[in-house]
This record gives sequence, C-alpha cells and structure tokens, in this order.
Amino acid sequence: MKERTLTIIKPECVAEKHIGNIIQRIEKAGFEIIGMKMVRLKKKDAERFYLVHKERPFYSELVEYMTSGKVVAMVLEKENCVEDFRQFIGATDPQQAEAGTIRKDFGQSIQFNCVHASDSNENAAIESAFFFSTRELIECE
Ligand code: 3AN
Repeated sequence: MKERTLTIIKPECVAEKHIGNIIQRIEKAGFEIIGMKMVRLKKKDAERFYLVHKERPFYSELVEYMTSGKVVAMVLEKENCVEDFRQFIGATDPQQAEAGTIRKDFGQSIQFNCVHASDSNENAAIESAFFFSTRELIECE
C-alpha cells in the first residue's frame, strides 16, 4: 500500500545549496514528490513542530536552528514510504549513518543532520498537515 512521509531539507543544507542534489537522489530512489514548498519557519512554528522534543535538553537549540534559515518541506509517496525513507536518509547521527545515505553524505553532526523525516504514519499525517493543505498535495494513482 502507498504511504506518505514528510521530509524537510534543513537550513544548513539549503544554505549550502544541496537542495538540487538531495531532490535528485530522492526521486532516483523512487519516492514521488506530491507536495513541495520553501518556507522560513517562525519560532512559534518550530516550537510546535518539535513539541515532542520539548523536554529534551536540545529543544531550544533545535528551535533556534530550524528558524535560522529557509527550509524545503516535501510530502513523498511510495510503498512502505515512512520506513524506506528513514532507511534511505540514514541514522540521526551522520557519523553512524550507512555509506550512501543522505545524512552520511551531507550531514555535519547529530543536530545539523541535513534532513528531517517522519517516524511513523501517524506523525507523517500530522507533520504533512503542519505544512500543507490537502489541496496542495497532488493526488497520485
Ligand atoms: P530523527 O530526526 O532521526 O527522527 P530525532 O527525532 O531524535 O531524530 O531528533 C530530531 C532532531 O533533533 C534531529 N534531526 C536533530 O536535528 C536534533 N537532535 C537529535 N538529537 C540531538 C542531540 N543529541 N543534540 C542536538 N540535537 C539533536
């Protein structure tokens, strides 16, 4: 069954002009882009997006980082999308990420790890709705 996931190309990765490379790799790996936009998150938006991490010691740093520049948000569609995309981008810490993954190739550290990806179908739906209205998503077969 087709699933969806929400990914974000993070500020440092946009600033370093990796958008094109990353999108090309995502497409070549068989993920269909059904929604895409560039935004600069406001503090209150980033706080809400990362609310699950509120109690983590890195929460305020994370909010500051995610509001520090433009990001590109995308909704992707594919069979087994959530799990396959997390596999495709690699571990949270780029140093632990497998060779050939996006985080291995473009990530700098556990915080500056170049992309976000939803970790469950439930969160994918919530995170997708955070950035996109249903009208902004392409209906795929
Ligand atoms: P993932 O992005 O792989 O789902 P999470 O959900 O544990 O990983 O972390 C969300 C984000 O918080 C990460 N993408 C990263 O930017 C940041 N982060 C995670 N762990 C740390 C840490 N130990 N120190 C600083 N930032 C972190």
